Amino acid sequence: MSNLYQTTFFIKKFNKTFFMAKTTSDYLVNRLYEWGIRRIYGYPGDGINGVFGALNRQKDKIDFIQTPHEEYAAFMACAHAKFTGEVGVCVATSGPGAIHLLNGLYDAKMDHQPVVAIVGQQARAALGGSFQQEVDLTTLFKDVANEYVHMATSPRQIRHLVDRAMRIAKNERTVTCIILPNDLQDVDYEEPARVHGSVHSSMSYSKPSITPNEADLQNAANLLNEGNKVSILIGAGAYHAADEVMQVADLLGAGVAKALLGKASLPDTLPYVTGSIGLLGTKPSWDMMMECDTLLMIGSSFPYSEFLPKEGQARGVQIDIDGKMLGIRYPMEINLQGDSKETLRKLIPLLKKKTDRDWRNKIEKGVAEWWEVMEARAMKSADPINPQRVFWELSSRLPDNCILTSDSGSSANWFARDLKIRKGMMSSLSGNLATMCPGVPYAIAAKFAFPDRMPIALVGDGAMQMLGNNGLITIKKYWQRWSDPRLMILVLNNKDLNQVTWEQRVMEGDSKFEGSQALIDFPFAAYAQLLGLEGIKVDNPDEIVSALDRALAATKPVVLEVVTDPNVPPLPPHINLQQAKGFTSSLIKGDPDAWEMIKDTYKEVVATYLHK
Ligand SMILES: Cc1ncc(C[n+]2csc(CCOP(=O)(O)OP(=O)(O)O)c2C)c(N)n1
Ligand SMILES: [Mg+2]
Repeated sequence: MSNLYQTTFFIKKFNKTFFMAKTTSDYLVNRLYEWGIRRIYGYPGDGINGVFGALNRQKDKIDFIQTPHEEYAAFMACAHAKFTGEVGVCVATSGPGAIHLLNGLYDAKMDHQPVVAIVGQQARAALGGSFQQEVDLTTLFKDVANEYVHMATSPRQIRHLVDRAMRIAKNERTVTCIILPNDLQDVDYEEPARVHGSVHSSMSYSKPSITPNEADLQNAANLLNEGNKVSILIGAGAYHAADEVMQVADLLGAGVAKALLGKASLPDTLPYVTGSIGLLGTKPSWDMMMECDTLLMIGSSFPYSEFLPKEGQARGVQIDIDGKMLGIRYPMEINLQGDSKETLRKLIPLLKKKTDRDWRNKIEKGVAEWWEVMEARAMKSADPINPQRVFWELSSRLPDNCILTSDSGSSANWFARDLKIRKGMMSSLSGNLATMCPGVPYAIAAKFAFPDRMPIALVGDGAMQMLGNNGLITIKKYWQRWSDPRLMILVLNNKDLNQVTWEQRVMEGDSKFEGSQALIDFPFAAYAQLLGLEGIKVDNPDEIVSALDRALAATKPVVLEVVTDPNVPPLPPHINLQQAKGFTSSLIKGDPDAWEMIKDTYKEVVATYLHK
């Protein structure tokens, strides 16, 4: 008898196939399937083998993807949620496997993504016995999965544990966790008995339509109508409301700045989109925030208040689906809880079109000038390659509908500033946790979710050496399954943990600490070739364009390794006195790269102020 029939059986009734689970694990996997889960990311171990047996028996229903590390599984589940809007699921074994998930799970939690983590545990009878790999997982996950973490001790709990973990992940847009002792995974499934103390849960979930009440909408409209210089700040929560944001910006004569997670929420091709905001932001965003008299914030929890108007300078309206996230970044006069699209739809008829377009014209002029600065900065020579040049050239060559992922190094600066995102593209990065290493796993998960689109990961050499190189092995394992194998990883090989090197200089006023910052020169492109992938290395600025064209036309996943200059400064949109002092004192203290840095910074400043 086949394995399938030893452990599961099907009954036919009224022309429908009902799945009858044998073990609790079979039940769990099927229940996840019934909740709509079609892919699970994870890594095995004896603490979770019962579930893996069930995944094997039901592999026609749920696609299991083996990741190179449990942290990848959590990043990929998070990316799945970010790019599809569905729940992402990851699975890991007890003890070390569960611990490895954590960073990716925090990434999901902090960026408000629904992710369910399923982890193994030692056998029920061993718990409390200081058994091997026994970690108090309920306590360990209590923070990251604070909305819902439970350990099953009876097969009769499995139904409601799955139902609640799924429902709470969706409803709260957060991480939930189910812990399964390994002996329980193989126990026959039992439905909850009809007795006192039994829980009878169900599955259906429909997203409610949430909008503020009419009076609050009218108050918000009045406030916005009274403003003369309106600025809008959007985040990932406005991604599905692009048309409405455009209408509101037009009516109010406003400019629109974007938090990093909202980079794809509005195309950069619009003349009034000021681009990113914050330390990695643009000058037009900075100027708009410093001069506006009204702030409308939509679907964003952008944290750096010093880049928002001063308290008292602007009157504010905030729209967010999550009531908990309202009114925490700026003292808003009106906080509206609601879906961004539906709320804006109700707000639009209440807005009066501003006839005075001076403010808007000023913003558009600032934006146009800024793009010239970006081009001028990109074209400055560097040793050997100016990273901004790579992003600038990539920008106009981005394939339609591509999915951009960025890591947390200096690439995030160039991603934020130099890439002109167009309609139909998606992008993400670790916005709130700002962890290293999501770039490659996000791109792989994007490929699984949208095989016909091209993910492009923008990653530093430090992140590649930390976890990214292992992702190449996973790509090797799976890429031939993808109907369209295009996937590009752009590696900035600067032999430095560059973002932090600049932070040491500018924020701390210290010189670069070679011991903590220097990286070895790893052959990323050659390594990709060794794995049978495409690998292209470029260290000559004259070859950037041809290398990009080759990489974008590659017929298999490609690593494009660009040897970039670590001394090109990721200048903030403005340098304040404190940062400038820190910067100079680092030079006085004898930074190993002082002379190169002075040259490159000088070129950047010249490009900023004398670009014409
Ligand atoms: C897990 C983790 N460790 C450390 C950091 C601090 N950090 C942020 S960016 C960065 C440097 C990244 O270096 P690399 O990937 O080479 O990118 P580069 O800045 O050089 O382009 C570090 C160490 C972090 N954000 N996350
Ligand atoms: Mg680096």
